[in-house]
Amino acid sequence: TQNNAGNDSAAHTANTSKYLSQPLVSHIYTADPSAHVFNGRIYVYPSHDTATGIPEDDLGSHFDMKDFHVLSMDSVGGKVTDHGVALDIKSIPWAKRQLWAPDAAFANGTYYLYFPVKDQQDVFRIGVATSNKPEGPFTPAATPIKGSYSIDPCVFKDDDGKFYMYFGGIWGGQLQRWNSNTYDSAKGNRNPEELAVLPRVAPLASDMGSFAAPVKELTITDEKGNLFKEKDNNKRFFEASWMHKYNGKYYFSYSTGDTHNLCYATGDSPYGPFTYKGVILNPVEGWTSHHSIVQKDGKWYLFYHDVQLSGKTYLRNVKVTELHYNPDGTIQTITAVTK
Ligand code: FUB
Repeated sequence: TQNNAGNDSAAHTANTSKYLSQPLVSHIYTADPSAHVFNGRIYVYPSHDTATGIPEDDLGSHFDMKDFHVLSMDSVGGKVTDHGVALDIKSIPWAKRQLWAPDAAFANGTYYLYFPVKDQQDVFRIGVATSNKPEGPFTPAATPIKGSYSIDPCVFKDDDGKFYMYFGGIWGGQLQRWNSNTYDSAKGNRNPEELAVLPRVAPLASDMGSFAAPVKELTITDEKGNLFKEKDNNKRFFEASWMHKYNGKYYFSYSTGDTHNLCYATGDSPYGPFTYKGVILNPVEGWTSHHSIVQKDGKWYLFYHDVQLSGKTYLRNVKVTELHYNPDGTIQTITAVTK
């Protein structure tokens, strides 16, 4: 348990959207925070970064995570509890290495933890684990979700009770190797003039451990309806899918990876199409950016990470700050500062 009430220190000035937030916890390194409100409490499902000595490369091999811890708090700014190890890679029968960004959902009286990890062939798949408590411990299923691939699952519950999984990440996340849901290890990164790789979506079946329909691409275009090319790398999808709904609109947000923006696109259905709208969070310290958006007690919050504690791109710390909408539904861009 960690008492760290120092987040969102309100050191921002109205209208500037410059926020100075402190790490939610500092006794472990955490990243990729997926936040949910369960039973009136905020639960954060982050990656657990550790230094295992794997050298840095373009595939992200240095992100060599081995377990998950779940964090929780009554409210933003309140005491943060670390519930300890919720799932260990050793207990996942099919997993080989690199436990990356997770998400969670509640259905059927059960909490589900979704996670990407490389299988014995070094191909990223998405697994599921269950618990009767939001903080775990979680028991993994014997095999990955059939038809799943790549990284960064986000599980979204729509108002009609249906669940959808959004996922994918290019480069080290291997999404460029998947075309028409078929794997080709020889497929490299796209050239600048090629259309950018699109994120994926699939509806979850009522068992929450399988897809109810084949995986589809999620269309994201500019305001004129044009798909982005790979060279539009300050706007095109890279990784870190998140879906939320605001005033009846679907907001799909994601990271642009090598240009480090967290941006968003809106649409009228969980399957899109989505129209690019702008940047939510300007680049933070560190190479990666990954987030979640959640409402609690009438306010909207952005959970995100940077590398304030370590200065190292693979040893990150999760943070939270308030998110504001304009009257027309657009999101005010946040610049997160560390000093
Ligand atoms: O934490 C490992 C990877 O880094 C995540 O899966 C990506 O979204 C990036 O944050």
